Amino acid sequence: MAISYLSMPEDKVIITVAQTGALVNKKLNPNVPEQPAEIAQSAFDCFNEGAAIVHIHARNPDGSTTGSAEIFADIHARIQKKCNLILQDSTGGGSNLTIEQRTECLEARPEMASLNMGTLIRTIGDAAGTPFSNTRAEIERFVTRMNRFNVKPEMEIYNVTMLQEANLLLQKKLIQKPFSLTLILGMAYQGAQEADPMFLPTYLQYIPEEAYFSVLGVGKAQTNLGSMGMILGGNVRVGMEDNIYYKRGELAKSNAQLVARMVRIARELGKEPCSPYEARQFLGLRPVD
Ligand code: KMH
Ligand code: ZN
Repeated sequence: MAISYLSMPEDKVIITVAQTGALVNKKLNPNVPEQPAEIAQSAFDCFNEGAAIVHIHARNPDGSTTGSAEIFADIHARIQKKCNLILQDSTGGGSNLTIEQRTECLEARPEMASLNMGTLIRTIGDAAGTPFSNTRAEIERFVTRMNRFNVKPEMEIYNVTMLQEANLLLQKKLIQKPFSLTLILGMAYQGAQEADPMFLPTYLQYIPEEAYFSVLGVGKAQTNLGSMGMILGGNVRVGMEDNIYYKRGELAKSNAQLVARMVRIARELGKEPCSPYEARQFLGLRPVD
């Protein structure tokens, strides 16, 4: 198969950790970090294991999902005190947030932010049955705001048709090269591609030129799809936002435990995890001290 995407050098991989999300909490796994201090400590542990990017969700003190720039800024500052991880905020937010509230985090000046590339229907959580809305017009609003704050979008792809959306956006020159995409398989929502490994090569046939990709398998698919992504020249995202288990019947002890496993697999494949400094170079982000 001819490759048009940007393949990582065969001895390198960028590991993103998504430590906590709108759908997971301490009730599901007591080790899920929820509040700023524990998010920062867990991020530092993941950095020490080899993560280069931290994907961030924030919560109010009562545990509800928030887009508050103040809370995101607090999380950023706490992480920056400990290490130079690349900060990637979530604009996916939670079902309690409006589109505007989902972009408030950009005011906290992350380096990257997630950009969800299409609408899905929630099937789990309190808001099951409602749309997780990301219409074409909304996506363009998100991008315009990201550009205003000089934030690089991480395009989150949940099915093959969302690659058409990505290609459309790039044709409009709304995002700067090199592009960065997360290819997701196994999200529970209606409209998302299932976690069948055979969909990964299909995704790769349609991803834009000049794009790096990271593979995110949701749930028990996280380890095998991530490994496959690395073999195909990609990067990998792990973490309890998408997988609260270490293995069947055994909850993950920490996000660092999930990062450490992926680093062990990477090393067996002859790859070293990129430092945040190296990852910034690949992704065209400004260097940070
Ligand atoms: N949990 C992932 C499948 C976002 O935060 O914007 C999707 C996600 C979206 O991480
Ligand atoms: Zn997320």
